[in-house]
Amino acid sequence: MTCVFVYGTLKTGQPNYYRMLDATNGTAKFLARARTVDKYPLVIATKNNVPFLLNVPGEGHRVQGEIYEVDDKMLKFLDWFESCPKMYQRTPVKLEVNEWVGRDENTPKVGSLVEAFVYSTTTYQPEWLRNPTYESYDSYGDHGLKYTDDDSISDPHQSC
Ligand code: PCA
Repeated sequence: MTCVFVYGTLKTGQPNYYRMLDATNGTAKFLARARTVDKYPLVIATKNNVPFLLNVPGEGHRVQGEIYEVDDKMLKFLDWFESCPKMYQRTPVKLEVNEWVGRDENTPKVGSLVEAFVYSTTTYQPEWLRNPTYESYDSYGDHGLKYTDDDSISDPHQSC
């Protein structure tokens, strides 16, 4: 079992959340809501309005997301789905627990620090750093940059 922190389209209520629930992909157990200890730029980029956490600690906001415990099958699925390592890298990130579901002797206290994997990227277009940064991603937010997975949208100047 591996812990993964999701901050984008895989979060509850977001466009790819259903993939976390699909048992044919493996299992994902919701553990907690959390936010990154360090600030990171969470930007929306490309023609498909994809959220990216840029691995540039210290810039942007402390990013909100959800921690899931996933089995090896789901981890493989997520690596494939996120085009890891081509589009995203899966790297460990330090998190502060906001709310932990379930109560047993292993339950971390609110405010405690845990580590999980996150799909971030170190390879990005430099202009993405000038995009607005978000604390909490919402595809349906006021920004109007709704995520699409339409592959027919292509732009030769985009890397993804
Ligand atoms: N999916 C992953 C990375 C960005 C995205 O849309 C996530 O939700 O964390």
